[in-house]
Amino acid sequence: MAVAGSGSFQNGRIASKRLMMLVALLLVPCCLGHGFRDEDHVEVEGIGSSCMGSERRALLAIKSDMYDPGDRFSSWTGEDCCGWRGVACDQATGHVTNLDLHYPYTYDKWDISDIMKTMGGSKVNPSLQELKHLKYLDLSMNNFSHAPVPKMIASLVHLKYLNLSYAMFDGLIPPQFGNLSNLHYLDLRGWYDDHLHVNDLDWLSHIPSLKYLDMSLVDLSEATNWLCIINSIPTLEVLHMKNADLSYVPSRLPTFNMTAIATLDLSRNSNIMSAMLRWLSNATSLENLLLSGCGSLTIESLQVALGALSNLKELDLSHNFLKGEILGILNNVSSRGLKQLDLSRNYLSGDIPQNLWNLRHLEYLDLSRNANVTGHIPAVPGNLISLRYLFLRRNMITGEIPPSIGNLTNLVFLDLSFNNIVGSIPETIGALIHMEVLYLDHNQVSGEIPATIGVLQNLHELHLGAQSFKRYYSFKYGSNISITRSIPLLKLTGSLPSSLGNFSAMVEIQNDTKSVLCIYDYYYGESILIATKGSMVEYTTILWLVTCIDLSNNHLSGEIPKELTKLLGLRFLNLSNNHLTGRIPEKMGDMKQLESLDLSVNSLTGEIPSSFSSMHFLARLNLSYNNLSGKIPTSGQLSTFDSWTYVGNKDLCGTPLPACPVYRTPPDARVKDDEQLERLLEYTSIVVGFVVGFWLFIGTLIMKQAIRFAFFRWIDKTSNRDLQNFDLGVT
Ligand SMILES: *[C@@H]1O[C@H](CO)[C@@H](O)[C@H](O)[C@H]1NC(C)=O
Ligand SMILES: *[C@@H]1O[C@H](CO)[C@@H](O)[C@H](O)[C@H]1NC(C)=O
Ligand SMILES: *[C@@H]1O[C@H](CO)[C@@H](O)[C@H](O)[C@H]1NC(C)=O
Ligand SMILES: *[C@@H]1O[C@H](CO)[C@@H](O)[C@H](O)[C@H]1NC(C)=O
Ligand SMILES: *[C@@H]1O[C@H](CO)[C@@H](O)[C@H](O)[C@H]1NC(C)=O
Ligand SMILES: *[C@@H]1O[C@H](CO)[C@@H](O)[C@H](O)[C@H]1NC(C)=O
Ligand SMILES: *[C@@H]1O[C@H](CO)[C@@H](O)[C@H](O)[C@H]1NC(C)=O
Ligand SMILES: *[C@@H]1O[C@H](CO)[C@@H](O)[C@H](O)[C@H]1NC(C)=O
Ligand SMILES: *[C@@H]1O[C@H](CO)[C@@H](O)[C@H](O)[C@H]1NC(C)=O
Ligand SMILES: *[C@@H]1O[C@H](CO)[C@@H](O)[C@H](O)[C@H]1NC(C)=O
Ligand SMILES: *[C@@H]1O[C@H](CO)[C@@H](O)[C@H](O)[C@H]1NC(C)=O
Ligand SMILES: CC(=O)N[C@H]1CO[C@H](CO)[C@@H](O)[C@@H]1O
Repeated sequence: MAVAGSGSFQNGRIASKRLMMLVALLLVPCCLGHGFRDEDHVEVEGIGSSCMGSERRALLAIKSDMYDPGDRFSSWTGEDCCGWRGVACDQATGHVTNLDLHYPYTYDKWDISDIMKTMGGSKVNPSLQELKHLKYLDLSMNNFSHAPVPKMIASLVHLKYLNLSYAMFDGLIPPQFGNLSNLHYLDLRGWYDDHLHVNDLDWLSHIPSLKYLDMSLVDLSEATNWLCIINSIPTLEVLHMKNADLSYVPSRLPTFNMTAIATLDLSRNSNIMSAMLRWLSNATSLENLLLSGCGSLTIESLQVALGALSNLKELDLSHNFLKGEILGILNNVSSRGLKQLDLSRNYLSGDIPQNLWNLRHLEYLDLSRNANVTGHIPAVPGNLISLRYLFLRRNMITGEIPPSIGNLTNLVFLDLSFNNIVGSIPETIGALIHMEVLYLDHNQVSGEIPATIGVLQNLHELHLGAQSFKRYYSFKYGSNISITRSIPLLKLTGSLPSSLGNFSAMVEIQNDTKSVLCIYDYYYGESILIATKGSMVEYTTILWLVTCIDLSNNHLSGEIPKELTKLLGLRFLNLSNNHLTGRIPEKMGDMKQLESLDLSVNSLTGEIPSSFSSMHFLARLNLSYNNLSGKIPTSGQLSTFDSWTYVGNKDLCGTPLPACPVYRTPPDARVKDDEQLERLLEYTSIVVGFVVGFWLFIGTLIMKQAIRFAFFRWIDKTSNRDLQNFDLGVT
């Protein structure tokens, strides 16, 4: 999911950048067309243009039919409608030329339908046709409640830009749209539960200067001549007809005529055949070709196309039943500038060829799930390589990870999981300083985690699970985030003893069991779910630094090291149900981001540090059942907690507990320094019966390098030691 998502997100990013440029260009010409000079500009801007009364009335009528949960139309007051948000006028004539009413939600969220559930319906008010001078109309992302696409839009003949995408219109796309002969951009992308369709596409050929067309998710099955139609629009630069039920193209293809085409997305149309690929060989201007899920392409046709398309930057041929040698494909790439190549989920075979690294500009390579891709990861020749994403998941790759992997210094995401990789993780991994996600699970990787991994400041996922561990959970909203650690069995060969299954049971979600899974969606960076025992807390702010640590219900002993308080980005900390002793670190209050802190059921002593009152986000606090003493600080958040927060500390007093006796004096507040990190590390290690490793779900972004170094050193140390004390029942 995450893997597949990343490619399209990239595309989305690129596309949206382009679109921003388009929009900027479209906004300017209103002025250019009318003898606009620089000195006029200054004046006109100062004065501001006021709009025609009739157009203002039309706009207000349009507004009255649009769903508005809040301040969407707050600027729509006063006479000067040209200054209203989303409205722009021709400076010379005063006519409204631009109307942008797209619903202002970012749409690349994980699940748009969930957002839309809360979105009330809108209608297109007939007054729209009064705005005869419109050049730019964007109604995307609204909920038009499955109403038919309004035919009257076809009368707005000056439109250059029309965007009705994701708008929950339904039914036939009116062929009258062919009257919009000035259109450059037409976005009619559907949505999953609408039934937009066409009877034919002949009307498109009346729009002579169309540059951008998106009819993805529109049912185009009736338009049997679709290829001839798009081929007759030589100005087309961008064409998206993804998942559009395109019909078979006839065996005799027209002469290739789309000389400007740069982006072509025909993914998920099962009738796209090899003949089409051969036809596309003449598309020398093509930069982005997306043919994922097209079904029956042959490697021969692909080779011909790859040989010819010398300007290709992005190629997506995933999910295509392609059969043949990887080497054959890579040999035929003629484009020097290829940046993204997705060949995942095919039947490709053979060793990963050394010439892979000849593709110097490659940033994204996905060869995962081909099952028969074999061989070693070829040695990486030098650091000229641009590769940022490398997915080799679920193949039959053998051998060790070459130390020269350290030459891939731009790598951000590396997925080698579900292969037969052996040996240890090379020290040189520390050279991959941009690395964010590393999957090595389901291999035979053994040995120590090299301490150099601590250098990877940006690493927030590290998957090292062994085969017998079922410790991965998928959630609708997010990706697995976990730093997992499997024991080096000194990693013993063969399968792991079944008693280790006890450990995997501990991490089930939604049962009242042990671990917390901290999940966030790292591509979209917006919504976060923290799953705790049985309850989910959702955060919607942008939180790259989300962290949570749950080491509750273990046998941790010793003091809470004061170094822990350096994790300033920590939001969730649960150390409850352990054997912790000593004082709560004085500086714990510095962890100002903490939203939930649970230190209950331990043997902590001393006072609650007064610094606690500066934890302004603290919404949940549990200090119950310790040996804490003294007066509960009264300021800040602390005053908001009930007595259950503090119960079971017989020497604790003050609101909300009974008042303190007057003679009480605070105990000695000195805190022992140093060696405490070792202790933290130590106490976390003694996990129920046996440390197989432990789960620490944390966004390491904020962890200070020194702490992480110590941390990983400690993991190696303690887990080895514990192992010696543990009878694995295997000889
Ligand atoms: C769209 O609006 C209608 C009301 O017109 C409402 O019943 C429906 O649930 C909304 N749909 C979505 C997906 O929000
Ligand atoms: C659009 O063109 C058709 C002919 O193709 C014509 O009959 C119609 O009146 C035009 N105008 C509109 C608004 O549909
Ligand atoms: C149309 O609107 C959608 C949603 O607002 C946006 O993602 C898309 O890029 C727009 N299309 C064009 C051609 O600008
Ligand atoms: C190719 O494009 C030209 C316009 O550039 C057009 O006149 C011609 O009909 C097109 N050919 C085909 C086969 O569509
Ligand atoms: C591709 O171009 C070549 C030469 O430019 C031409 O001979 C051939 O017919 C073209 N093929 C198609 C399918 O247009
Ligand atoms: C593809 O590469 C092979 C060598 O691997 C070569 O023999 C063949 O001619 C190439 N085909 C094309 C169409 O470039
Ligand atoms: C993949 O390899 C397996 C055995 O290694 C073999 O049985 C199978 O036919 C191969 N599949 C393809 C598509 O090459
Ligand atoms: C590539 O990696 C190898 C092995 O780690 C190393 O010896 C070599 O110096 C590296 N080359 C470059 C250019 O960094
Ligand atoms: C989590 O990991 C498991 C196992 O690797 C995988 O099946 C699942 O799809 C992952 N979930 C996400 C959201 O990536
Ligand atoms: C957790 O709950 C699921 C069903 O919701 C159940 O199948 C599973 O056995 C439970 N696990 C534990 C450890 O209780
Ligand atoms: C901390 O963990 C314990 C035991 O797993 C659990 O009962 C408690 O609810 C957790 N505290 C918070 C604040 O989630
Ligand atoms: C609590 C629990 O499930 N304990 C099991 C741990 O694993 C051993 C070996 O498989 C079992 O005998 C225990 O019952």
